[in-house]
Amino acid sequence: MNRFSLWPQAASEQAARVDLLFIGLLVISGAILLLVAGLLLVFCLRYRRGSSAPRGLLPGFLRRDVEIGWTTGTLFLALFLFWWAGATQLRAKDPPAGALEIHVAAKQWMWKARHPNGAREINALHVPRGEAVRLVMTSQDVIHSFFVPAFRLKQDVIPGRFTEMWFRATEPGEYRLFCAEFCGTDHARMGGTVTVMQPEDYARWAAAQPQEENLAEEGARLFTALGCSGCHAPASAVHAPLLAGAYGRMVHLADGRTIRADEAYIRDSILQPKRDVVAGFEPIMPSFEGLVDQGDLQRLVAYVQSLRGEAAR
Ligand code: HEC
Ligand SMILES: [Cu+2]
Repeated sequence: MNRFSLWPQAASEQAARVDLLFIGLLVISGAILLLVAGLLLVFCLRYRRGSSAPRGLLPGFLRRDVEIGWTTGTLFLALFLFWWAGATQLRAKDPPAGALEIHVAAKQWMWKARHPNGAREINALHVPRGEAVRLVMTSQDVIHSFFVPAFRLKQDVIPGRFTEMWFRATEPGEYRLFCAEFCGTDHARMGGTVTVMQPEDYARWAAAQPQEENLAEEGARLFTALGCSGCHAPASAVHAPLLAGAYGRMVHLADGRTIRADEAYIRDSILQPKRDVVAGFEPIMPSFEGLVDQGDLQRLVAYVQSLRGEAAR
């Protein structure tokens, strides 16, 4: 869009809400400005030197009730604005159930996206119109910030953490994507295009993308990236169980129980390692609660499952 316009394009539900908030704030502060400036002018004229306006004490109710009135009035106005703005912002953090989950990884200097069916793209993001899309984002190096002005959405993307935001795009079209956190030499060029498509076009697009690595292969990379292999690799100096063949076997726990190492057990081992401690090992494994999201858990579990075939030693 080359047409000059003071108002940025609005292409999501959130954009409509933010714009409404902006207009609301503008109108309210404009009205207050006019009121104060108007009164100022009136008083300047009325009480100018030499005018005969009365200058004695005001009647009591004016001194007290009006004071109380405008103080509480502005207090509630400020609280209302706080609630309005806060609710608008918080909405972007709270996705509806069943939102399409797209993983975004930022690195110097590109945005990488991964769709639920495995389709990948770089510096581009295709999304269906009218559907809730949830972005689960992390950075592979420094802090970046995912910014789509037409959606009125901006969220920092932080190494070692997952941040989220969601939106529902309303207008098919192409919109600019920026990095809004200075992240090094090519920060200014770290961006791309968000393409909003009709749902059926999106489905066709996603199906046509080359399928890449499966979950287990990704899990294997996470296993190294998260430091699991530092303890669990055969060559590790740390006394930790080898995970080859771990899936499906019966595990003796330190407290005497025996349980089957199913998917839930592996998930729990990662999130709450102190709960089921394997007999013969120290409970030194840190919890990965908050460090891995649901997708990563799936990948890690898929990886441990894939080790089934390898002989346990
Ligand atoms: C600091 C070393 C350490 C790190 C890092 C670590 N673990 Fe562990 N892990 C252990 C030890 C020790 C045990 C056995 C004691 C226990 O159950 O807590 C264990 C147990 C497990 C078990 C149960 C094994 C069995 O034989 O039943 C699984 C599954 C597991 N870890 C997966 C992982 C994954 C996945 C990661 C990375 C996200 C990870 N671990 C990171 C030390 C570690
Ligand atoms: Cu950046």
